Amino acid sequence: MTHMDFDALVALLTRIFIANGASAMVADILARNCAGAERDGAMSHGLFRMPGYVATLQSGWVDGLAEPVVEDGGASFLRVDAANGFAQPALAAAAPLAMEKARATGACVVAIRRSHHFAALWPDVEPFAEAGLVAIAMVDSMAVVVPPGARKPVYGTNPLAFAAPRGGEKIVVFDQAVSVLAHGDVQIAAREGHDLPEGAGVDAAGRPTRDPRAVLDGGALLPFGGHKGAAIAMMIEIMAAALTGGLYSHEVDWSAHPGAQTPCTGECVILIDPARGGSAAGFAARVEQLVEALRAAGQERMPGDRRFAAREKALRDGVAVHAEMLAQLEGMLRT
Ligand code: NDP
Ligand code: PYC
Repeated sequence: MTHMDFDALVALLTRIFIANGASAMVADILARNCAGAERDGAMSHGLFRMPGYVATLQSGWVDGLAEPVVEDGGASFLRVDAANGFAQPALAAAAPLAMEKARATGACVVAIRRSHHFAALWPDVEPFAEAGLVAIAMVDSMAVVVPPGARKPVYGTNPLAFAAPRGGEKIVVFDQAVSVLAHGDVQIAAREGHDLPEGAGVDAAGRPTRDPRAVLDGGALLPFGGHKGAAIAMMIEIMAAALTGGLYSHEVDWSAHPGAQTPCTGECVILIDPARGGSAAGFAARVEQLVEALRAAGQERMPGDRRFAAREKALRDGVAVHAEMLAQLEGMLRT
């Protein structure tokens, strides 16, 4: 195990993205995102994803050189055509104007279409909360989640992320898939030989299974919370695809691009200026009061706590990278 300085890891990943067909702008954004996930211990979307990014870029399914086009959709609305590129550069292109509109009007919807998202979603909301806004992000992915009573998967693992300021430099943030587990965690369980938790998925015949290989070989994941999680999955399909002009998870078809792994769908981000609300005490102070009440009631771990602790440690001691992974990454510079 090597401990790499975070900036050195970002620099290595940037070189890999560029070597495999991404522009310098796209490479920088994806490298920070992927290295940031590894730094935060969000392993299902950290370095584990690099072979998938490289295979997808090489397959021609995604355009690593895409230049997103931001379109004004009204006082509180931006549309972004990601032009078959990654979603994060599209969001970065819209972010300054989206924040300006949110502050001027109270809110702004950013509707991104023709975008590939292969990452954790918290990097898409955290910077907005750090800037004093409430942010909600939704992405649909690829059909691997079977709705209640259905015979085949329709929904993606559709993550939903939320972040809000809570005073000082602190924020609250959660980021979760609608499936019991992210698909990435099923792949990691299959590789490491672990069983899935009870209720995570079904096999190709629709029978409940804890075997990750059975889920990956024609089976499917289940939404968390039964019909309640399925309703959230439906909302995310509608907001990230129908609203944006992107594809539904079940419409993604990469069969003509062997090696492709990044779903090309859409993303919806909603920004709210909390200063427009009715809290006399101030929004951030009220959020902090809720966190204090939760802690007083016995909830020791807030969403985000584990990641922020991992981040602090990695920024101090370096990001732990297996020698085998480092060799694999260096090999990606030569492809
Ligand atoms: P987890 O179930 O690991 O975590 C979900 C949230 O719950 C996190 O905010 C986490 O905080 C928090 N949390 C976890 N355990 C506890 C606990 N015991 N007490 C309090 N809070 C807790 O995430 P998922 O497996 O659902 O998703 C993993 C990642 O996969 C996400 O980043 C998601 O965006 C990504 N993903 C991306 C997709 C895409 O299409 N791009 C599709 C699906 C998933 P903490 O982070 O601090 O642990
Ligand atoms: O882990 O479910 C997942 C996922 C899908 C797309 C990117 N990550």
